[in-house]
Amino acid sequence: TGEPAWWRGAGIYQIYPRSFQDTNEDGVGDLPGITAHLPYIADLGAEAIWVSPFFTSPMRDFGYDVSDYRNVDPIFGTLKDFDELVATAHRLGLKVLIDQVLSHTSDQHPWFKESRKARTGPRSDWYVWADPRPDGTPPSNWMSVFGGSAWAWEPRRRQYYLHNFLETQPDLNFHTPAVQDQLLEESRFWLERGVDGFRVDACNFHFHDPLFRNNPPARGKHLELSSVRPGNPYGMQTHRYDKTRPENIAFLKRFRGLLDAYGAVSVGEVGDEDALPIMAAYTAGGDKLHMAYGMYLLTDEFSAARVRKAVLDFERALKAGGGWGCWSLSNHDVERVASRWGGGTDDPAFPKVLLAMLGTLRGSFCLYQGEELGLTEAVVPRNRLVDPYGITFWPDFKGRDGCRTPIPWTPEVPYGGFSGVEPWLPMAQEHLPKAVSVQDPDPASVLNFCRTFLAWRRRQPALRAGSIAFPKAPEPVLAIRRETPGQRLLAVFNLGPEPAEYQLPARVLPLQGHGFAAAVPDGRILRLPPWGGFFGQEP
Ligand code: TEU
Ligand code: CA
Repeated sequence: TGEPAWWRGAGIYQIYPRSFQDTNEDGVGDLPGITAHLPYIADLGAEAIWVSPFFTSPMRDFGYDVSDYRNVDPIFGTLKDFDELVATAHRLGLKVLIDQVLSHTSDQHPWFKESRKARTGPRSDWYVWADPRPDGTPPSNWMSVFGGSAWAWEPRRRQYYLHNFLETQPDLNFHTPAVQDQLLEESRFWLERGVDGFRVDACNFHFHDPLFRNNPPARGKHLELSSVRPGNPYGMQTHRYDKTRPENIAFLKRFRGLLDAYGAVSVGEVGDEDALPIMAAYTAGGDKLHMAYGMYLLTDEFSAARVRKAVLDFERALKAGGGWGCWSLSNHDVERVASRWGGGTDDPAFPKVLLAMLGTLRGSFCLYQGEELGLTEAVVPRNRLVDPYGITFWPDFKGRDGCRTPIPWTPEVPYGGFSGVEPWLPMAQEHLPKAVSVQDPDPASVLNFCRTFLAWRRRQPALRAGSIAFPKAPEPVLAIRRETPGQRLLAVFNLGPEPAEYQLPARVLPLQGHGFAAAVPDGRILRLPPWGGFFGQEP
């Protein structure tokens, strides 16, 4: 049909279940709470949802430590609640992607309980076990993303096991064929329940270097990435083991084979200081992951030049293999972009221009819950911090709680319609005036801009799958050209807090309906207000 596949250019709304909506008054968001608001998400104009983990878990990493891949943790509800969520989403025309955390399990998973008991036995090689060095120290100098050595000692085996994250998140050994077979079956369980695909957690950590070679010293580039987590001075986590080696690719091909049997899609999370070649390798050729996202627009650095470079580097890397990217400016792991890049502004024009820019980049994109409201990073009092990663590095790094506080549905003090009891993380009182029910009737709100823009965007073929180029523009102006045979679109964004001028490259026909105030060029001179935007049709 020539129409791009639904996922190419799709807007994916990321839900963090714990903080979306509580329906059983335990202060924690749950699956029925998501189902209740699916019409709100469909109304936003998203094509799909990505639901962060809701599986059985001791919640040491709030669900990214799975102890049963085939069940819903009681705090979120039941499998029946999940089926109801999928059926409702499909009735509303929303696709459902769920997280798959395959790189590691919880230490409470039965597999690990068995594996750690002895060096022999059916699952003794399901995790990464290694002997101590002669002096008793860990097998290598690998570091955990969450700080400290990536190796933990098990006295019963007199061996170390690998954990790239918390000690309670032992790494599965993908070099063991039975592990790959089993994980594919865990994913099939959800495909059978009708999910449309997966967000694959930490997919660049699936394999490790079987020779346990030491890391070279951390490089500058990585320290740039660790600005995503300024508290992590440890440099590279695991060996510069080539994450694109044949065994990595072979597993992703097996995974794709499973997905293709159900017409499902995948978006891989690639957190790595050299993510580009990995993302390109993992999405090239149409027989591995469909999409991948990196951390390029999730760091603290912000400028039109930075955005341009990130996208062009990405395109260059992807071009070779025809892969496809997925952009995001916020998620459950980093400071909310309105604060991270906003320099303290509370002007709704800022989150609006970022939203429009995100939807104009070539690729698909993820919108993190609350981004459509322009929510800023919440300040969580130290005695309410629960993210182990933030507690470890406080005060250098405040942790991830500030981007995970409950969504305000109403301005009602103190819980904003999220719950009737004190939630697991405090409702940020400064978020209440930005509640959904406050923004819903306001035509100038970020929420209504999001609705208008995403609806308009879906009518622009060039924005879904067109090529991308960046005409020259003076900082802080970002010009983006998107082109398909039928449409040549020029977008111009002022990413700064002062008015800006831009010399249009050619006579363009101003387009309306996108949500920005009309900006009529004076001849070739386009004048944009602070954080303003413009779309024109080029001849
Ligand atoms: O995050 C993965 C992650 O933190 C790394 O990709 C890191 O960003 C990179 O190495 C740069 O430092 C995923 C989940 O999003 C996160 O919430 C979990 O805590 C983590 O995996 C473990 O499952
Ligand atoms: Ca609940």
